[in-house]
Amino acid sequence: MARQERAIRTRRALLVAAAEVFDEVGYEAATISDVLKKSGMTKGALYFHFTSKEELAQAVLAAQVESLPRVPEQELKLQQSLDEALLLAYLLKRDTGDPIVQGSVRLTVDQGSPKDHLNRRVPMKAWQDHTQALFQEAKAKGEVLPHADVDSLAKLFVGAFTGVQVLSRIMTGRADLAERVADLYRHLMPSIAVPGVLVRLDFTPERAARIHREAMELREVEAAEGEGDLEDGP
Ligand code: XVR
Repeated sequence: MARQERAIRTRRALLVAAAEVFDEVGYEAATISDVLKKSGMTKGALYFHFTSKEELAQAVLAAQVESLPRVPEQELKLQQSLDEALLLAYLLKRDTGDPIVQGSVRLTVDQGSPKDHLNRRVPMKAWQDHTQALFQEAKAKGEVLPHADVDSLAKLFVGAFTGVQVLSRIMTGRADLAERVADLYRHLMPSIAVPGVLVRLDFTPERAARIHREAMELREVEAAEGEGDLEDGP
């Protein structure tokens, strides 16, 4: 394996282990030695990539939005937004989940202390921008009511998702998160989508498992193509 690729894998393994530790015990209680134990990496390897617990946590926060695999393209961009929300709900579930997404979301919503110096705005800003861009695309395609302000809507959706996520975690350990997210969209979409689009949206929470499967397949295909590119490269 090329040295560079090995370094990328090591960094990734450290990031996953750190996210798992943060998810289990929170930022304050987590230690570098927990991360070493979980990852099986050496201290030297860890400090080559990250100089402190704070830097590890900030890297986990930065990886949050990128860790959401792409959902299959939909003709309706508002459906694609719902699909992304359902996929995120699925990745946050305990057994089917993604450790980076889970650990990173805990770091984001845990209030922490001002002294921890973690910048929790990084993932939230990325979600706002991403959601706004998708809503903007929907608007350009005529899916959105003309008076709707996509900037404030994006903030509303990110905030509302976070709210139902926190409630669902407390009440059911996130077992009902896909349902809560589907409900959220069912109730907000009528004030956003034009009537002809509204009737075509599929709000069933069972969609989450299918979108997850398709997104994972898509990711594997793209990864295989990426490797092919390297092998065939100059
Ligand atoms: O922006 C998001 C979507 O576009 C749906 C609205 C999800 C925002 C998730 C924010 C994240 C941080 C804390 O979730 C939390 O609970 C995909």
